[in-house]
Amino acid sequence: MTTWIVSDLHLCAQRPAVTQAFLHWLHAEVATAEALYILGDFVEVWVGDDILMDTAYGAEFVPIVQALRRLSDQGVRLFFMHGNRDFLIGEAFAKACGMQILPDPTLLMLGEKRMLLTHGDALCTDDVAYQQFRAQVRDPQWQQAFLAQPLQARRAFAEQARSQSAQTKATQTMAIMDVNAEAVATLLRAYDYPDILLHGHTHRPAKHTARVDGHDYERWVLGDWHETAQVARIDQADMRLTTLTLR
Ligand SMILES: [Mn+2]
Repeated sequence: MTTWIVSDLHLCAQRPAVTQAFLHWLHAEVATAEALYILGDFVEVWVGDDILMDTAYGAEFVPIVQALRRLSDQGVRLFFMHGNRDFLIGEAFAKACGMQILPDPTLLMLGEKRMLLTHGDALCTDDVAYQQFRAQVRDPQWQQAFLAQPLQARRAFAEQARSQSAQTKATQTMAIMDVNAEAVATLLRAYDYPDILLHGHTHRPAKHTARVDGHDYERWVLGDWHETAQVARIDQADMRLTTLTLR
């Protein structure tokens, strides 16, 4: 049985073709799979699970929730890890989808190998401004206060954060927005040198091999979902990056 690991779908109403392709892929491939891991940035923006109840803004998510729920009911195990776009996805949304929320990072066994899964944004430590923003919005007290605001105010905040992030991306060098080697080393040390580190976020799909403190490791990077998507497919203990065609 197959296990799929994906990230960075950035599902949103402005890109209905990607949502359609995702729904089709769930039906065609994931329905017969053992498990699906979504490693963050599943949706482009999420300002609270109550958006599902909002007739204007919640409608686009209804078919997604229904499709995931159907798979979960059929016995496919669904896991979700927060990204920097959807860190406010909560238990209500996860429960509606039949997904289990995983902490970031999470260890997974791949045969005999230990694999550490993470979204990846925490590794981009060269982007100091982003790490400050991250520390703020990942704080439970900040989240509680934010979620207490009216939906309109939360949407306005998210829109502003998004345009700010787009501006930053346009001016920053590519190196600043990639993972920092020392941050990777620190994470691997903390988890006693897993064989594989797998993440998304940077939208630079690749398989790197490297060494830290005398331990060889592989760093697998998933891609984002546009015309195509680079995802990880596991059959038994064999993992490979594979490209899904979305159109
Ligand atoms: Mn991300």
